[in-house]
Amino acid sequence: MINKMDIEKHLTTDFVGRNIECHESIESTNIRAKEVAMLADEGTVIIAEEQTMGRGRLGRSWMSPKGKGLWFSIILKPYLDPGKISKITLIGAAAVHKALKELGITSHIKWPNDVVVEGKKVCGILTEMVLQDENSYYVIMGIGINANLDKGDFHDELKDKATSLKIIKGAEIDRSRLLACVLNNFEKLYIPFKEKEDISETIKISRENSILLNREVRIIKDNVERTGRTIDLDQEGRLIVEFENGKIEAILSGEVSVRGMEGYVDN
Ligand code: BT5
Repeated sequence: MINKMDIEKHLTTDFVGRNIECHESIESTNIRAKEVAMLADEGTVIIAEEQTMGRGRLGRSWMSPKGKGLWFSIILKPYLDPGKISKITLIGAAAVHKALKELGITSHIKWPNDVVVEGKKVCGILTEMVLQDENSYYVIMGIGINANLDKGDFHDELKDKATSLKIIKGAEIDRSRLLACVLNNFEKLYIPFKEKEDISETIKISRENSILLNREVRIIKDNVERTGRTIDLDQEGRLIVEFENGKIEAILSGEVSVRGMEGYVDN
C-alpha cells in the first residue's frame, strides 16, 4: 500500500504532491480530482490503489488492477490560454521519462501521451480541462504507470502492446519512490511553463527520446485516417508530418500508429 509518508520522504517539490489524497478503490482519480479541484491547492495529487473505471482518451478504458500500478491525477491551475493545455501532457510524459531514467529504465516518448519501454506501453496520460466559469479553468492530468503488473495481469488484447516496469526490470518497483520522482521532475518542467510559457526543456527531452521521429505513421484525427512520415516536433510541441500527398502539417493532437508497432504492419 502506498502511503503519504513514504512519498514525502522522496519529495523535493514546492507544491506538487504537497497535498495527497489516497484511496483504496475509486472509479477514476481524474473523476475524483474534478470533484475536489475547485477548493484544492494547485499540485494536489489524488492517488488510488485500484480504479474501477479508469479511463483513457476518447472514452477508452484504462486497466488499473489493485496494488499493481501508479494511478494518480495532479490538479493544476495554470491560468493560461486553454489552447496551450495539450502541452501539459507533454510535460507529464517528459517527467515520467526522466523518472524512469533515474530508476535505470530507458523509455521512449510516443507523442502525445504515451511512454513506452521496449516498444510497449508502460504509461498513458489523460489531461482534461474543467471549466470553472468563463474566465477560469482547472487542468487535471491523470497518469497511469504500469509499475508492478505481472504478465498475467494484462488482458489478451494488451499482451502484445503493453508491459510493466516489473516485467522489464525483473524486480518489484518502489511505487512511492517512483511517484515522488515523477512529481519532482514534473514540477521542475511545469514551473517555467506556468510562469513563462517556456516548454523548451520538455521539447528537448521529447525530441531526444521520441519513438516517433522519422517514422512511417498512420494518424487518425477527427475520424480521418492519413499516412505519412514524421519529421520533427516543433517548439510548440506539435508533430510535424509530411503526408503522402507531399503536404507538411503541424499536428497538435491525434492518434498515431507507427508502422511495425502495435499491429500496424500493412503496406
Ligand atoms: C491513455 O489513453 O493512455 C490515458 C490513460 C490515462 C490513465 C490514467 S490512470 C489515472 C487517471 N485516471 C483515469 O481514469 N485515467 C488516468 P489512450 O491513449 O486512449 O489509451 C487507452 C488504450 O490503452 C486502451 O484502449 C487500451 O488499448 C490501452 N490500455 C488500457 N489499459 C492499459 C494499461 N494498463 N497499460 C497499457 N495500455 C493500456
